[in-house]
Order: sequence, then C-alpha cells, then structure tokens
Amino acid sequence: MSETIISADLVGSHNAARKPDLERDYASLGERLDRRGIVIDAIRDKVEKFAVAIPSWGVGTGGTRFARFPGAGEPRDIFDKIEDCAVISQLTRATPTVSLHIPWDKADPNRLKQAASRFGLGFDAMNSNTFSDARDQKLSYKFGSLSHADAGTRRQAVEHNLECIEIGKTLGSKALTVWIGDGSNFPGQVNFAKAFERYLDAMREIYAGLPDDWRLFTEHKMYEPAFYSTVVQDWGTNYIIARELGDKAFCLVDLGHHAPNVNIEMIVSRLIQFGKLGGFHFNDSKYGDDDLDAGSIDPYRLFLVFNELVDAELSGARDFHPAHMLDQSHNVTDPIESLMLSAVEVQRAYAQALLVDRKALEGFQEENDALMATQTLKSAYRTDVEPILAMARLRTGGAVDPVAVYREAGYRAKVAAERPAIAGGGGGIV
Ligand SMILES: [Mn+2]
Repeated sequence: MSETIISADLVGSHNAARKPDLERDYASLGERLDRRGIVIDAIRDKVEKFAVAIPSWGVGTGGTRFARFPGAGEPRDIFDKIEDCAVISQLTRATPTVSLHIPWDKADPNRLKQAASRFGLGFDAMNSNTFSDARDQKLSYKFGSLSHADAGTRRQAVEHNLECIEIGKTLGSKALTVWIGDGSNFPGQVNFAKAFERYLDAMREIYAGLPDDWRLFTEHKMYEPAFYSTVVQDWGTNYIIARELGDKAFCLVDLGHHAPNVNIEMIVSRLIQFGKLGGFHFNDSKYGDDDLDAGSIDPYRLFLVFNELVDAELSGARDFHPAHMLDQSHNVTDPIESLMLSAVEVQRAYAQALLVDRKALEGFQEENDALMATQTLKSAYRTDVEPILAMARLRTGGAVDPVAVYREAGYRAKVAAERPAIAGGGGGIV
C-alpha cells in the first residue's frame, strides 16, 4: 500500500458527504445516456484507466519573459516535486506518473525511484534540456545545441541526451522527449538546410542509443526562443524527423506550439494515419505558447483532439498508444490546483469524445449533412460528464472534489512553513 500525503480520513469524510448527491447525478446521467444507447459504467471504466503524466517542472511557479513571482511553499528540489505530484495523484487518481527534466531534476536515480514508489508513482518520458546552459557546462547553447555550427557543442548536446536515457533506464522510463530551442533570430543568421542536416545527424546518434523498448519523441514549436526561424518548427518537419530516424521515433504535439487558429486536431489525425503520433503536451493558449491550464481557453478544441484519439482507438489504428502529459506554467494559481484541474479537463475531453455517436456521424458525413454531422459532435460535447469523472475518482480512492479537499487539508500552508521561498528575479517561463 503506498503512502498518502493528504489524510485518508479527510478524503473519506469529504467523499461521504458528497456521495448521495453524486449517486443521484450519476444515475440520472446514466438514464439519459442509456436512451442514447450508451452504458455509463463502460465510459466510467475507460475514464478510470485513463492517465496523464505530471511534468516535474509544472509543480513550481512559472514566470513570463518579464518576471517570476515565487509562490508559497514551492518545491526546493525534485524530492519536494515528487511529493507535490503525489498529492495530485492521490486526489485525482488520474496522474500516476511524473515526467522528469534533466538536469533540473538530477539526483541519484535509485533515490528518485524510491521516493516515487513510496507514493505509488512511476516515471513517464525523460526530458532533456539543451535550451539553456547548466552550471559548469563547457560549451554554451546560446547559438544552438543539436544543430549548432560547432561539432563539439553538438557532441555535448548528444551526450546529454544519452545521459538522460541512462538515467531513465534506472527509473523505468520508456521514452525520451527532445525539444530544442535551436533556430535563428535574423534572416541570414543560419543556413536552414545545413542546420537541419546537422540536427538530423545528431538525432541519429541519440536514436542509436535508445533501448529497443523505448520511444523517442520530438517536439515541434513554431517560434520562441528563436523569433525568425526554428529548426523543428512544425508538424511537417517533425514528421520528416520521425520518418528519417526510424520506427521508434514519433512526433509529440504540444497544443501551445502552433500558430493561432491552426487546426491541431487535423494534425493529430494526419500523424495517427501515418503511425507517427507519439503523444501530447496538454495546455491551452489564447495567443502564443501561453502554457495555460488545459481546457481553460478552448475546451472545444481539446474535445476535438480527443475526438480524433477516440476515433483512432476504436478503429484500431496502427502504432497507436500516445503518451499523455501536461505541460503548463502557472503564474497566478497554485500549481497543484491547476494541475489537478487540468488532469480532470483532459479526462473530461476523453469522456465526452467517448460519447460521440460514431455510426451516426459516419452516416451524416457520407450524406454530406454538414449540419447534423457537426451537431453529432456538439451533442457529445454538451453532455455534462462530471458525474462520470467524480464517480471514477470516488471508486479509485481519489476525491470527489479534489480542490475542496486540497484546500481544507491546508497542504500549501504546511509546505510553505517547511520550504523557504525561492527568490524570483528575472523571467523564467517553464
Ligand atoms: Mn511542451
């Protein structure tokens, strides 16, 4: 039995108080879904099995390009971060794994493994960092890493990624996510083709170090920190990379890494169709890579992404086992609360997508009935699936209302007393 940080008695008494209403709501929704030919328990079972990883960096307070305002009780190191992740997992029962970032989370891998297993947590994809300079680093990444003009700098970046794989092997991770900030700020600064060729050569070396049962995720991003050109700027380039590298290479889609209004769900469909969708970094945005909480700006888009995922799941698409991860930066909220709600939002989009009448949708598509086709999606999206999500949490030992329990437990005040504030000077979005 794994340890829990929030008192089980507190969770139990909260749940007991909410259970009668929840059971009524669940029965009522079950009756309405039954009329649509949907068995509510089957949806709930799928929701219970759905998982999304917490990024270790997400439990700290983020910042903007301009400033970072530290939050109370911020984790001081990876062991504090694991405890915060354990709280999220305990109350939502939707986040059984943590995604580490090296070198930020560097520690003895055996100690890390022990710290996580204490709370029943596992490790998701490893994340390398060649977009900033670590302390005592020999060569700087100011002008790039895996695509750098200097061979020594590229080698250092390759070695770092290989080290991430080594650490991950001890931890039981099965994937490496590579995102680089390489690019240029001015026309003429780099030769596009040469930079991309250097990147591909470096990635081939990393790929060669990948264990057989691992996957390599490459993450594209249109701009920032480079503001004129980025080496891995879009899903097309990302797809080329995955194709060039081989069967263990897949594309990772971060919802915030596209131009505004880009049809992300269609990108997801394309990558699924050609067996190259590796996974997601879920977040939301209004203008750029805002890293806001999942579903906070455009929950319909999140639903449409899941509509593609469920479609693939039900049709048995090949090489389809996408990794779900959150990737957010919290500036004005308590990161634990934001991450709990984001995990629930992702679950919600999944549950709603499971309600889509796919047979009817296919019929409307074939008849060119645009109105009824789109209404078929809307009808699923409009369904309030909260009783399903809450019931899944109740049955798996989570909290019916995670934020209410978290606040009553006083966790933030408790850790604020134990963890001195980390001074915030410059910017530092994470
Ligand atoms: Mn990301």
